Amino acid sequence: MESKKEFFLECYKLGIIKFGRFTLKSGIESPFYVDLRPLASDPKTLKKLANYLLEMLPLDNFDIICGVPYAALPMATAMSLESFIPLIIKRKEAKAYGTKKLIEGIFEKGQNCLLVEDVITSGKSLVETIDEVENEGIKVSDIVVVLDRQQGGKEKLEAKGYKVHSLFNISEVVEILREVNYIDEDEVARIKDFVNGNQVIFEEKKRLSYEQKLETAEHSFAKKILEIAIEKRSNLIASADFITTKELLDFADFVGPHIVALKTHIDILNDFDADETILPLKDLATKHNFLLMEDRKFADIGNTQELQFSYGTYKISNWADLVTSHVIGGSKSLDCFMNVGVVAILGMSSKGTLTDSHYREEAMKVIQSHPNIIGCVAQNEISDELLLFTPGVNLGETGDDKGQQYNSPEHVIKNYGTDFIIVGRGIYKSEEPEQEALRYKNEGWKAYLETL
Ligand code: 5BU
Repeated sequence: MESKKEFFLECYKLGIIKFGRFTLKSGIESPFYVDLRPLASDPKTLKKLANYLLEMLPLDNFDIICGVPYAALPMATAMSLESFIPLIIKRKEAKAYGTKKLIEGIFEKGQNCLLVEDVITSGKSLVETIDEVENEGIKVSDIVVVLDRQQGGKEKLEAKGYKVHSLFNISEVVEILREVNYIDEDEVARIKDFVNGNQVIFEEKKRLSYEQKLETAEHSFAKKILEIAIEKRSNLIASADFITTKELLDFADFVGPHIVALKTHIDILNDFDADETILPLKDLATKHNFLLMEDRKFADIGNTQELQFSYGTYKISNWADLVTSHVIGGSKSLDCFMNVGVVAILGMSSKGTLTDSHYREEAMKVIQSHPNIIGCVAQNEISDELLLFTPGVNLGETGDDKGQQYNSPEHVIKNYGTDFIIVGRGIYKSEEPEQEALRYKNEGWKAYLETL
């Protein structure tokens, strides 16, 4: 069997813990948020989880097994299937009709029941469940939980004489995530603070205004995009991921009034033609005053990048105002990008990206020292001298089935200090792209004003 650490990382990849700033049911602000429900959607992981939980327990002690509704129900069911200990089901509310039973299934008074819970925080909901189960004449001696948030729940129940077995606690989980660079030292410190009972002070991030950034901006394209933002009261970049020129141009015309830049993947067009695609696109950019950002994500040696930038079918250097580039080829590889603003890829939005904190630290050294770079694509805060572009922004979805992960405009602008949000499907897949662009523009601008 894999190690507990490997198993945790497998669970983590299902999105069970999020870091940032969250308001809990109690009103307390927490630096992390746990939701184990995704585990039930991955049968292999759920089965393994059931076995990990069972391994910790004196199984001979239990006649029946019961999950605290609802999140722990699939876990309890899986444990029952793996151990052949019969399952009972506790309702959240007693049925209003018929039997009015609170506990369903076959059991006898005096039987000993193992309680299963997903996450233990203060222990309040567990205490309620225990009372209800015990009221039916069932005995409870042991509780098994997947994750202990270390906020007193375990101690509270142990003080009442129950044995609490937990598979993971938040401190060890944070340690595992730090080891693999999924979270940085700041986050670790904040979580430790929180676990130690201190109220976490989330710095109210004050940002520089676009006007202030404009005063110190040196690169002509950094100045341009900031000027457009101020003039249009917009921080929205629309990603136009179309495969036909007609769709691309129609879209650019619709959303043009609301955006600071149109981001393209020019190589996905089926019918690219310099005259039919680029000339009208440039006209639209002039008409609506937006920049053209080609999301080419260069990632080669300098000589090849130079060729890719200026030659071939797309001749990007002829028309793009901004281009994205990895910095993986080292500083010299970026020298070729003349007369264009480079937006360097520091961190990606997709699940499992290799742009961990170690990579980002090294990449930042290249980025800060290169004059062609005006900013970064990233999912975290960066220094004020650079512009921050954040994709993975969507108001309706949390991700797609190909690894994309989304946040709201407000989340990225307030938590990362994002200067420009990049929105693709959130706009171009909607019924009314123009209205939707306006909605993202307004959300983005409102969040920006609120952080000033
Ligand atoms: P979406 O439809 O909003 O998911 O599109 C996002 C766009 O941003 C898409 O063109 C991606 O290629 C691009 N992108 C991204 O999503 N995440 C990243 O980390 C980088 C680019 Br870099």
